[in-house]
Amino acid sequence: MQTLSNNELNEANIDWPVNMRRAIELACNVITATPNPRVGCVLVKDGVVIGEGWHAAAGEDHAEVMALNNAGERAHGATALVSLEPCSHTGRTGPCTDALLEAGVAEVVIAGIDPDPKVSGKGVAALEGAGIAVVHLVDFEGAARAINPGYIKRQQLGLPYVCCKLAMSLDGRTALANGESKWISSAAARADVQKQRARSSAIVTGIGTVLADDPSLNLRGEELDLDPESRAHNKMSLARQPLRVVLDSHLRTPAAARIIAADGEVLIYTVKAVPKDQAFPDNVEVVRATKAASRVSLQFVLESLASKFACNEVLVEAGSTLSSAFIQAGLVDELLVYIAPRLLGSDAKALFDLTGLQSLADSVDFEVKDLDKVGGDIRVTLVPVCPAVD
Ligand code: AOF
Ligand code: ZN
Repeated sequence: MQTLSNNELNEANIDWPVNMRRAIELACNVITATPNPRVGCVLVKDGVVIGEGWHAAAGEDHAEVMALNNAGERAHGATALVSLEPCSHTGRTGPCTDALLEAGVAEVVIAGIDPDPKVSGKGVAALEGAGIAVVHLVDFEGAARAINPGYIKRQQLGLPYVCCKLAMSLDGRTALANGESKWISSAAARADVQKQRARSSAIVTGIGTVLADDPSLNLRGEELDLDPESRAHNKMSLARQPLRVVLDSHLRTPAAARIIAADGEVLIYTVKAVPKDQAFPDNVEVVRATKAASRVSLQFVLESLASKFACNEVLVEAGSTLSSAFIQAGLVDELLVYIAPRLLGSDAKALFDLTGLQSLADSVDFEVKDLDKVGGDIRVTLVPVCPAVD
């Protein structure tokens, strides 16, 4: 396989970057294809785009197959630009390498190698073995990785990508002392959270939140602020429910809790022995986790979500105790904080539950990645900064 930078391209392939950018855009427009990666594909012949495709959901056509179906006969002799190495295995659908070969595609340009060991390098080998040139357009590697942070982390580390969502007032409070907390943030911010849920394979919360707020934590596709094209593009992912996960060391989740009553599957991690005749409905699975300081081990939960439940991206929507525990354990990849421009006062509950910090050197530090206004609120996206090692 040849690896080329954009500045090494010649006259004949000068339009590859534009078309690869489009393939990546098509992949980005996929809210989720969990447990599969987001993938986009563009077919070009004589400088003209003759087919576009994306992978809408697991079990549906892969991006290459959708693009080939769009192009029909014209695919013969075309260049396929794909945001990910084409697959060479039969999973829920057949190998894309076979589909590309059968259609008579002349060359394949990719932005990245598939980290799935079933495919990794084998897709390229299958195409090259059949005499098709494969080029890795290396300048797009970073963009291609950024589309699928969870899929890549799960394949490489056996852990999902963890985003922790929090909502607070301008003075860093989440609820009044009496617990009243509903609708701190605006309707626009809540619709934005729905978008985060839609991207996620699972939503994780704690028993404290279930008992205090009785949230559904479900996806309500109709509440997302999407243009009609994006809505059509994502029809399948908007109709699904992310797995809802409760960390419940002592198995106190009420069988009648809203999180259970809402459509979709629920997973409860506990450190108690799983009762033989559980009192929960069929959409609930209880998993016995290993203990960490007499509670459910967060590391265990994340490993289990990745390996047993194929979760790519996980959204933690929990109270201050569990959110703080995830952060202190170094298990959070991204913090998403919605700030409502109002003051709740110092009697109200604080966003985090971190005590015992003795000096500034003990602070838990983040880097701001993004800052947006969402409705009347502010949304800050942060990533943890690893402490410097002396
Ligand atoms: C591609 N194009 O659009 C996607 C790929 O079970 P399946 O058939 O859906 O296969 C899932 C695997 O296929 C997934 O783990 C990843 O390796 C690859 N995804 N490959 O050529 C696509 N979505
Ligand atoms: Zn495929």
